[in-house]
Amino acid sequence: MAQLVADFVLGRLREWGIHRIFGYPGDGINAFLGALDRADGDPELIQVRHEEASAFMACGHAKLTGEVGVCLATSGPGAIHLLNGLYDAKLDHQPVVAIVGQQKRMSLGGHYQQEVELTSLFEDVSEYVQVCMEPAQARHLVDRAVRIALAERTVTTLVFPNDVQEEEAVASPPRKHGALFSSVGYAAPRVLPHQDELERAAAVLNEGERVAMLVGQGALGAAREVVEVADTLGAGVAKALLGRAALPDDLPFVTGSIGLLGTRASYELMRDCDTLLMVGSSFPYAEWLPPEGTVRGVQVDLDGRMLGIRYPMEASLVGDAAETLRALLPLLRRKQERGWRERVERSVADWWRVVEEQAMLEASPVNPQRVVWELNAHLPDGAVVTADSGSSTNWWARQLRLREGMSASVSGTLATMGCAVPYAIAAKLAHPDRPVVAFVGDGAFQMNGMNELLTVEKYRARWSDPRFVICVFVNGDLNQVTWEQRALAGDPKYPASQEIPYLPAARFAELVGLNGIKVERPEDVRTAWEEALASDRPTVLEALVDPDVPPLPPHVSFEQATNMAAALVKGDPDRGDVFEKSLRAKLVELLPGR
Ligand SMILES: Cc1ncc(C[n+]2csc(CCOP(=O)(O)OP(=O)(O)O)c2C)c(N)n1
Ligand SMILES: [Mg+2]
Repeated sequence: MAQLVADFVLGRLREWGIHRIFGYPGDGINAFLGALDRADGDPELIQVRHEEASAFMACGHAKLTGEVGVCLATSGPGAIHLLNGLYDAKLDHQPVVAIVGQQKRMSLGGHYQQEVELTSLFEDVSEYVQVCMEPAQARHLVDRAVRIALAERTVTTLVFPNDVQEEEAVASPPRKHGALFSSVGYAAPRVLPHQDELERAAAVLNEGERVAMLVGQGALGAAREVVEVADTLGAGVAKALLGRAALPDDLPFVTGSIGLLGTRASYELMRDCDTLLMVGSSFPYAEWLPPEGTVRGVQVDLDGRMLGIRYPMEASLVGDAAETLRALLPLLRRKQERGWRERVERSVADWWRVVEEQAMLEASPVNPQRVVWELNAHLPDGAVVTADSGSSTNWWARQLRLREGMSASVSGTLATMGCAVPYAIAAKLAHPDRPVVAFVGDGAFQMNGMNELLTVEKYRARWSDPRFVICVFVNGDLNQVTWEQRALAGDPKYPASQEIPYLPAARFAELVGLNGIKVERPEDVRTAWEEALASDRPTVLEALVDPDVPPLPPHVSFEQATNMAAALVKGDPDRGDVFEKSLRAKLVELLPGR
């Protein structure tokens, strides 16, 4: 049988090193399905429950492997379902290629069934979107889609009308006017700033007496260089959410996460520094950085577009984090005065004590912080920990202690619900020998996580290490937003929008063939983690947690405190509990000698 365009496209993706495609079928991609069958597992199709999950998985795959992620969906509704996951990839700068079907060329423009103007629909989310109108186009469209996704670390989309997919492939176009001859292969360049820019940056850093570093996902893989620069400058290092795994949390000068989900140590680092060195981060919340004009700034980013958009910088270096810091090091003078560094380390040590005390505070039924704190002692080497968007993102950001060799991810910029379980599945498929843990709120679990448990069940037999735990924080509430209503808007909790039905998550897990553990008492949390991580199959750990434990930022601003008080006065249904628990958490943090 002659090779079809669909077979050719899969072969070309294979040449690009793509061996896994996340997707869901439909007649808009019939020929691709036939071709996947003929491809005999290379590339393989990972079948999801909902196309959005396939886009999240492609994004998660990219985040956790550095490779391009690929998702596949049918025309019309399937393509539309991809969008949120693709925006997640776009906003977090991940290389993802989406392949979508379309109706036959002759029906387009005829208000045909499932006919959606896909080029316009994907225009905004994609750096590059093209319709393959002709078999000879397929080669350069695939080559460009993959290369642009990798080179720009972004999303590209290819639309294939189903009749084109079924035509005979043209591997090499006729040699005539208009034909293109593209090729496979991309190697990331070495990106380094010019020497005079490095010197300008070094001068600022050498003159500083209290240097703070803020690292993001651009610093993943640059741990050695970040540590050496921090040592030389006597600096403390805060981490943006996507840079959570850039440095382990057991280093004494690492202040942990920053911002609304951050630590008090990071808050103090930014409050008291005189110089800011930002590396590979576009952390958005400027109110958590020093006030404009109060400190001097240096920034390093691989993407020139991301420079100087959060804090005014005196030196803005376009460069790879590791390479640039290595080039900067010989120009930096070691700070002899170590008082600032010691102050940072004291603040970090103090913070970890606060975290433990906060986690052990009584709550009803279980303090969600304790669920994460107890995991720290049991988290296996090499673990991958993902978090959804919700109050558990706070605990993931603040309580979780990542060690060297671990990975972590969230939806950093889109902050979308629904990412944690698909990311975890993509992580496990890419690294079947590594333990994976996902933190998910009950709302996010009900939104899509529970459906993807079926995907876990479908693929778990191939995982050499069975450890895969989905920890569901059951609080009966869309809690993060409930607290945002209280703290940011000064409104009481609105039960009609916030309260959600109870789903017996552990029992549901058992129903689909997985292990389920339900925890209702604080003293059972530890054994629950032990059992979950010793299970011969993936586990849903259903923790009944207290919605009245505030996912409070380390430093509640006066305005937020006033708003919260206003909300409670206005008649928040949970006012008694909320007030008591906020106050207690705050006291633990503030009182000396506690
Ligand atoms: C797709 C999407 N819809 C809505 C939101 C707004 N949102 C952010 S967190 C959250 C609540 C999540 O609730 P749950 O998963 O139960 O976690 P909890 O905060 O209760 O721990 C909502 C509704 C969002 N970020 N993404
Ligand atoms: Mg919830």
